Amino acid sequence: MAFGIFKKFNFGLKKTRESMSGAIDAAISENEDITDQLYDDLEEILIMGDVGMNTSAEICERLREYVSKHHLKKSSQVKGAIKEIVAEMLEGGEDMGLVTMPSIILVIGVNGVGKTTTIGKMAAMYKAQGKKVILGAADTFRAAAIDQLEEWANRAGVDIVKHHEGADPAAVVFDTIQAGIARDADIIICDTAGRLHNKKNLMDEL
Ligand SMILES: Nc1nc2c(ncn2[C@@H]2O[C@H](COP(=O)(O)OP(=O)(O)O)[C@@H](O)[C@H]2O)c(=O)[nH]1
Ligand SMILES: [Mg+2]
Repeated sequence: MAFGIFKKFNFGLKKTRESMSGAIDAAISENEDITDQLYDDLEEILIMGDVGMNTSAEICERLREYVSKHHLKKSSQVKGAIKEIVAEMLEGGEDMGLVTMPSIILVIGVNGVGKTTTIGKMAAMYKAQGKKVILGAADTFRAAAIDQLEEWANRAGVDIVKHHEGADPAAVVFDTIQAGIARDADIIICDTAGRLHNKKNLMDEL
């Protein structure tokens, strides 16, 4: 069962991976030498692959430095370089700066980007650090969303506050914060129903 889900997800990502990887291969074979055109093509491919404007520009900037530092000449050497650069950029990461007691994290994003899964992992990570974590199931859109978060709470061994399907998400967040304060939680993490960050009315609702 779990394997089936994994396969399905892997298949889902395969399209993005293949289209981006395929496009990079095509750009490389079109430009044998490393030219400005190649950098432009690569930046466009990254942006089209949802990497984001700033990150795409940074990857290309770092690629230029890498190419000059390693005296690369042929475009075929570029793919390995991009892999190294991206891996380096993903290392480390900033501290969340959780200084208040309790700290409240509201997780927002488009459907299916991994909000609930990330909350589960964060809960386990903070718990392992000896912190008291409480989760709020403010994605009340589907009953399954509440069950999913509950499963993650059970796995991490942390408390969860939930209402029924269709309940007011703000009320769930409110209750979670109340419970967090009452139970001396260090970190409160609230799940939300997927929404586009540029839909103003939906964001204001939060
Ligand atoms: N490979 C991979 N899959 C993930 C990751 N995070 C979430 N998923 C999968 O993506 C799908 C959607 O995740 P979910 O947490 O429900 O997204 P949500 O709608 O934002 O809450 C699920 O099938 C997860 O198992 C990740 O970091 N890596
Ligand atoms: Mg979710």
